[in-house]
Amino acid sequence: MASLDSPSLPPPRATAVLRWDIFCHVIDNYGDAGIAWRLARQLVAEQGQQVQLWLDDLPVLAALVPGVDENADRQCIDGVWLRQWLPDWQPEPVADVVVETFGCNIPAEYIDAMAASERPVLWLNLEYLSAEPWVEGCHGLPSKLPGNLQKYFFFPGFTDKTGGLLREADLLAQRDAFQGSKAEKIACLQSYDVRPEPQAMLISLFSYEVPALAGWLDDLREGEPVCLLIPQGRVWGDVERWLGVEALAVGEQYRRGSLTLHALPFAAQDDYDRLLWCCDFNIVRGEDSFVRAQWSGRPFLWHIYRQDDDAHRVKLEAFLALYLASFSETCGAALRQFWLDWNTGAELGDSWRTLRSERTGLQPGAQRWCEAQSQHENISQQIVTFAREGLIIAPADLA
Ligand code: TRH
Repeated sequence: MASLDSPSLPPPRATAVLRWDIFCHVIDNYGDAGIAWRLARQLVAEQGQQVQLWLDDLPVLAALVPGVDENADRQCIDGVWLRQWLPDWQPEPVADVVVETFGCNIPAEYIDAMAASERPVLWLNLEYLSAEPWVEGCHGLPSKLPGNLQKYFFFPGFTDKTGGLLREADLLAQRDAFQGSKAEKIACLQSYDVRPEPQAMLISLFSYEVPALAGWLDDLREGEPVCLLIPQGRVWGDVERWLGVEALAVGEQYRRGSLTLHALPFAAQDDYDRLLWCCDFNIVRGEDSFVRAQWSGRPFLWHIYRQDDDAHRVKLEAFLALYLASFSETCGAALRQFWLDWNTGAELGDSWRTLRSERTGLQPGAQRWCEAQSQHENISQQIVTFAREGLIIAPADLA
């Protein structure tokens, strides 16, 4: 990253409606599209902005959002103009704010048009989420580019000095209403044909491949009743091997000792939230489900996205350093060990049993963390403020 003096920003201009172009390149899985979509939807619904989302893999978004037509060049969903980002870029008017998600390369022709624009254009890169301390120092910094163009780094994060987290304004109220209603929970579970024994611990499992999963499932088979809900995805292969079945099918259920497993469909994003709200413990991954698990107010395990140079280990530790402060020492130590074992492919039995012995402290700790995080402004609020402030700075002011 080039760098950079942090300019002192003038006060925001009036509450103008800005036009936004958000670009998203799907690298793999669902997180890139899921995050770009949430941001776009919140900018429209909660900030009254005009948003186009340019996506180069509509089928991925179609898996998350009902009603998306995988082939349409242009469609409006929940007020967001969804555009196919095709390799052959056709000239388009430049927006007021241009967001490239996760360093995706926006089309060269579009950058030329930004450089030639007579109106000011603000160019932001929305970065990956990390709890590492350096993020605070880099959030909001400009990067110098040739010519008049300027790009700013917008970092999500967990402290006041970062851009915050994606959270819909009414999310926690909706969650509270849901979690306060036994009927809602039963209806949600029944929609997947799940009818757990009353005393069973409910766990959702959405992770990458897990080498030691078989040992953990062996353990669950022997212990107190557990109902394991497994949306279709990459972990299914490990589950199939353990069950000794060739291929799981959505809707199937298996009983092994005190463990009941349910092969769930991959749900729409909003339905997946409710599934997380139902469970006593959630296993999540990547970036977006990781954040949603935090908003569920329930304890969870994060299967972090692997990076070649082991950078994910640093990210994991950085998050644990913040998160575990909401738990008692013994509870935090138990969580930490289970997270580390899961993420390093170690055997899971011992750390799981220790974690279960700490279970009375898990839920209050998860709630404390969620409550504290909800005090920060969310990304859509912060990015709009940032854009309004940025747009009245002339490039010369930044020299
Ligand atoms: O799918 P992920 O692993 O996605 C990403 C990408 O791999 C990306 O390249 C990487 O940079 C990033 O992780 C860190 O995990 P994530 O981020 O949790 O995204 C999953 C999305 O799928 C999230 O929006 C929730 C959604 N989802 C549903 O909508 N329904 C479901 O049933 C499930 C299980 C998930």
